[in-house]
Amino acid sequence: MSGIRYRRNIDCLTSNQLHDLREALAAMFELPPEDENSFEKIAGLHGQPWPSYCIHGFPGFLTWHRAYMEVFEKALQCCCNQSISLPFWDWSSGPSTGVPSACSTATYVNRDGDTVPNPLYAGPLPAFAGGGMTARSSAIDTTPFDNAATGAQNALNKATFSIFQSSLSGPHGLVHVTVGGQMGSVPYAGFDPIFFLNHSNVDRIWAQWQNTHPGSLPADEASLELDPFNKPYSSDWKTGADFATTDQLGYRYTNFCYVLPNWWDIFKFRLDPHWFKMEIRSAKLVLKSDRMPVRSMEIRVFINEPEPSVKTPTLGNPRFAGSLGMFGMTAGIEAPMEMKRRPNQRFDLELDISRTLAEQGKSGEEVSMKLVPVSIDGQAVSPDKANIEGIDILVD
Ligand SMILES: [Cu+2]
Repeated sequence: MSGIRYRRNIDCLTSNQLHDLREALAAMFELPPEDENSFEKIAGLHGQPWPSYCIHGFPGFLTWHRAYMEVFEKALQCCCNQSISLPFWDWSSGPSTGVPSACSTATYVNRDGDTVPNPLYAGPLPAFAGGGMTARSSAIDTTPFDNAATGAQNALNKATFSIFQSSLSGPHGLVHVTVGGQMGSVPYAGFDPIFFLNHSNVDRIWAQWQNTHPGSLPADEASLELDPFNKPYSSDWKTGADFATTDQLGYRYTNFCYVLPNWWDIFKFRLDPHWFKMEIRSAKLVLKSDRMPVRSMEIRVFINEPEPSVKTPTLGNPRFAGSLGMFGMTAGIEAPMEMKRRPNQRFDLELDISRTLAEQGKSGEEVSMKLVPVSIDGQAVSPDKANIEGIDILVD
């Protein structure tokens, strides 16, 4: 997992992640149009001004837009914040109404407590596009996206890449048309920032399809030149083959939403938030830490165990998912001073929870997980001793 970045559902971002995204987007708005990371420059590649590069036919619809999303995500990172990844708007997993809440208000309260324009609500339009800001259909907050969701789920069942691609194109277009305003037409769609969340979702659906249909791209897709995306240090265009998988580009999609008040609290999530069953092939719990704990400890993971504690049986307990040993600097014997002064290093730990999750988590039902930190002599330990910055559940 190292080096892989995760694109998340915009509804699942923490408030910090959402602030990061909005700040980066607002900064892209401010860049001069000739800057290659400016919003105006990138939004303008899709349609107007001429030349218009997007490919909505076949071959090329999915690969061209995957390339385009990468350029936009890199701009968010370069302009402002390396840790940003482009989120997606999940209109495709089940019934939903309106655009995501993060995109639906004209203003928001920033980190300083000031009410400022919400850059996810509207993007600036250059003079050639009429100036002012983008707008959406006035009924957008009450309009359901169920037909687009049904179309996307049908596309996922198609056996070949070309049929999958052409089947996904329609529901994707329905989202454009339903959002309305600039989003509703090719020349100006790229100027509404929600364009990028929509196409991130299209890309995610493709990645989902690829998980169940491994294999290479058809030859006409792989060899297609994707103008205007250059190969590095070259005047050659990248081709479809450069965008065949998300792994080769260094990202994946994480399909789960969960809310974590504190990493050690019980938290709950659903395996199947909507109508459709998600096929889970592997699930990993990741504890993220930027340094080793001072004292070694064990972290036990329970799923659907009502009140787990250090006394809860582990061996033979089907609700025990496993434990992570946090190898610390001291365990009874005091560490030498120079060891304690060692520079911090990433110290992420992973636990495969696939089996327990599959056994305990029934589709559509809420699953609870609890982490119990235990000292090497079997006593309860305060969770703050573990130096955990955050936790994640990665599902493929
Ligand atoms: Cu589109």
